[in-house]
Amino acid sequence: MSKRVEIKVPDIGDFTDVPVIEVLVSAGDRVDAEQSLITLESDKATMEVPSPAAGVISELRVNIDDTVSEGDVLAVLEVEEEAEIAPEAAEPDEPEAETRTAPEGVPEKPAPPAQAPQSAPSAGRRQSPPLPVGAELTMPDRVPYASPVIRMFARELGVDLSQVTGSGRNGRIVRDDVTAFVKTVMSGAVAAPATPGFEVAPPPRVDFSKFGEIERQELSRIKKISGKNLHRNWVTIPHVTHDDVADITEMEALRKANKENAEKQGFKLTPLVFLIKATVAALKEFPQFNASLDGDGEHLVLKHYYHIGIAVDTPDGLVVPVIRDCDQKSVMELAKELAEVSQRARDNKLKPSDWQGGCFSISSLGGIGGAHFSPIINAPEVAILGVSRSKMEPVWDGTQFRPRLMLPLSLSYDHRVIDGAAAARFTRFLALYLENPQHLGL
Ligand code: CAO
Repeated sequence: MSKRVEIKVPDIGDFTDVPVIEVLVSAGDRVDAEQSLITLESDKATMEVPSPAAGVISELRVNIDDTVSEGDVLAVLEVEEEAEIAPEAAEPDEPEAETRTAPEGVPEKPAPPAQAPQSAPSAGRRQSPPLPVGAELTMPDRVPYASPVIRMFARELGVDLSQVTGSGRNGRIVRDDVTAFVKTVMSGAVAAPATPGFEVAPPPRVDFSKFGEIERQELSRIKKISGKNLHRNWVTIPHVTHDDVADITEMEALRKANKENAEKQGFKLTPLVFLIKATVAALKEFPQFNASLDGDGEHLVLKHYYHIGIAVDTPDGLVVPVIRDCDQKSVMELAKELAEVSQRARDNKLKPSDWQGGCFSISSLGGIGGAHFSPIINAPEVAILGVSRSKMEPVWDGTQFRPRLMLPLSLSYDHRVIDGAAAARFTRFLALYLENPQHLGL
């Protein structure tokens, strides 16, 4: 045998016509004792009406946006005869239809759970609700505005409600807002909640068509992949960029003297290959630059090979193929291989092995222009060299200014692994090496 228990709107103070803002169950649902069934919202607070006992909801008498006042029946619960019903739910005058109401009063200020409810218990009123009225009272614009059940839901998912925008009445956060937020974070469109103080506001969503004609273009596959990697590297590696300048006047003379020879063989001899040779020498001199931070964050993996990644600008975006064993190749061999690999990159014909195993990368914008820039480290490498366009400058030699061809170098390094002094020494070494081209050999 089962009993019918009417669940009524409790004493809600002076409020009438209070909107139902959440219906958390459906007719036919089996519910537990104390499970939240319906949420009401007055101008001042939200209040949940819990179930007085375990049972089945046989009738639901309200819908979202209905308005109710004290005593209105919200739902009917079928309770097993032997089931324990919260004593305050009993309605002595109506033995066949017991009444369950929530605690009295909707306080204007949040009351600590231990003190609520503050009014004396009476028939039809709960004495110790799991979520006392007002205990979870939240006011818009101060703290996240959400019902206790949504708070509990958010807690279970580890969602910080202060980051969620409410779509309900007065900006109230509803269940769909929390799930939408989780989906957005999982899709990577918004960064996961950060350590307090490091939160980043979501990017502004602007309807640009309001200001003029627009078109929407999908990012290339390369840009989608490299964008994620660049973003990760930029935000997870403490970058510092050290700028220097090398006098490549003699080196340029050497390059020009051999340029034609290279062209006859079908490739160009550009300053970049001299830089690859100089970089290998610098990596040998400063091994911590030819290293990766181990996963435990406490060890360096030092490499005894010299594979250099070269950033190549392609119509579909930036790729970084790797030239292997640069220590074992001459300037001319490197020039030939650079021409071949950068052409394959532009033709979209690189294989996965072409971009694996790099030790250190070089990004040269010298063929285009610019004075200095900050390249982003290509993890798991710990440094990258940015090269800008050389230009003739007057350089003081102690007695006079002389025209010298100066090449800007920008070294970005991972400050967890490399100190500023080491970066300055590395870059100086590079510059001196380029200034003395007899080391380079062709
Ligand atoms: N100063 C002055 N001139 C330079 C120079 C420099 N630092 N570097 C190259 N040049 C000259 C070359 O000598 C060549 O001139 P000539 O034909 O008269 O010899 C011309 O500029 C064009 O060079 P290049 O760019 O074709 O060749 P490269 O070897 O310097 O570079 C490559 C090859 C593949 C790296 C380049 O084509 C490229 O894609 N660069 C862009 C890399 C990039 O996008 N980096 C940014 C990454 S961060 O977003």
